[in-house]
Amino acid sequence: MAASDSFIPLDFAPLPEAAMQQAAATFYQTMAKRRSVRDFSDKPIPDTVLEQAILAAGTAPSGANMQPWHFVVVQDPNLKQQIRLAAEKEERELYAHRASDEWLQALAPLGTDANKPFLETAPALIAVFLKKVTLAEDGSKQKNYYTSESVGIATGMLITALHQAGLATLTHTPSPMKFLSDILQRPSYERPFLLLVVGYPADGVQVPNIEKLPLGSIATFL
Ligand code: IYR
Repeated sequence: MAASDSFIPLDFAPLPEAAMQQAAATFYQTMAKRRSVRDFSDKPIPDTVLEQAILAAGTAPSGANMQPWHFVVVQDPNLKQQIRLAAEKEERELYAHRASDEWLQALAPLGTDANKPFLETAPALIAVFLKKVTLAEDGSKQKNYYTSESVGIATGMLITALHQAGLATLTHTPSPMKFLSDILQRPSYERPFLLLVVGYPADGVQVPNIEKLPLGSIATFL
């Protein structure tokens, strides 16, 4: 564990206010261009970019610094196919039986259905697992804290890192996701949290014409 019983000076250089405003505005403009993509090119992406993005995600704050996440990068075509088949099986159930009419109506603008060819086309899938406990070297299990918050933050940072590196992602959450633990042979104390599809967007890809809420709708300043 990366615990520390001592303290060191913070490596921090304050930005002049103009630079701060510029950085905030530029970052927002970059993030506003992120869109979930459902049609991927099969063009390979460099492993080093995936590694750096995961390292960035791993800098996320976490309860008691337990870092309760594990990322499995899947590039093997056979494993991607197994994941696609298992995910489509769950999705067919979802679209045909499990989802309420209200849910299906909410999904309609996205144009999604049970077919998930991108799970095979995209060069990489990153399966994010949440660790309820951490296994110590002596085999004992240490409890982790605020695991959903921590893994949610790390996943957001992963999506951000990949986006600013020029890659497209799709957060895919087939439900239930138990098949990911089986196919990827993860231990039972890890719960599949989310499957991130990563790659270049297919040429000429179209995305739903949807908008993000304005500041006044998502924030209150008191
Ligand atoms: N998991 C399904 C359904 C789905 C659900 C939500 I909420 C979305 O924002 C998008 C899709 C699927 O991937 O099709």
